Amino acid sequence: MHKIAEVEIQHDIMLANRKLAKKNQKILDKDEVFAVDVLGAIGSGKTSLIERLIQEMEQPMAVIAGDVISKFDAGRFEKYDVPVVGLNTGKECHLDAHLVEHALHDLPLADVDILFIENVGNLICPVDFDLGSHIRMVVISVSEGDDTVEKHPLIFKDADLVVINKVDIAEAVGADQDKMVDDVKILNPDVQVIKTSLKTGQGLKEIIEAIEKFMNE
Ligand SMILES: Nc1nc2c(ncn2[C@@H]2O[C@H](COP(=O)(O)OP(=O)(O)O)[C@@H](O)[C@H]2O)c(=O)[nH]1
Ligand SMILES: [Mg+2]
Repeated sequence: MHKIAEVEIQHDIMLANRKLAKKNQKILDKDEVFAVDVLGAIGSGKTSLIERLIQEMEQPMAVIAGDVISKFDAGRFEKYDVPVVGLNTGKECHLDAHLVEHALHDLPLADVDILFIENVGNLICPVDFDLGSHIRMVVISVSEGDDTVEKHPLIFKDADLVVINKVDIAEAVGADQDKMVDDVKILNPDVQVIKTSLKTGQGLKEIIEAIEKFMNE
């Protein structure tokens, strides 16, 4: 009995989140804003990648920086003179559509073409919470270990773009970067997987091209 009630509550939360995510996408589409949910492990390079994309891409951008308690990442983005909203989730390990809706109201969406939403760093909780973004970009790095993909299949099954970052240190940490690519392809055969190093700039151009392709679809 107790177990059934738990499932129903969970189901209601998911349903409510899905409805709000649809509402968010309508808000974004009204102003023709393309939103990228950036998910991935802690320290994999999500903030660094968004920083590089802000510098390299020409479209006007905005960022929502999700974090458990701090505003560090929001502070990193503010340097680039783009609109930024920091969202703290408290004890929650993921952003949800309701939090993002609040942030959307604080952004000048009419002046924005691309919105990056940096989710809370982990490969588990954000999976079930659609934010209303147009694509999900999952960023992992070789330093988490080359078994990361096998251990967290769900997030890769649902990804639109996968980035395997820090390939510059793959040898030093003993990670087989090609195995990581193959593991993603087993789970999600059609997804584009891009190997990057934000230290050398490897793969950055491919990411930009991939995002722009999605924007034009
Ligand atoms: N060697 C190397 N370090 C990187 C790379 N990308 C990010 N880092 C470093 O990894 C650390 C975590 O990066 P950050 O962007 O904060 O990760 P986040 O937690 O996913 O947002 C920082 O010290 C970055 O300088 C990379 O491609 N190669
Ligand atoms: Mg970050």
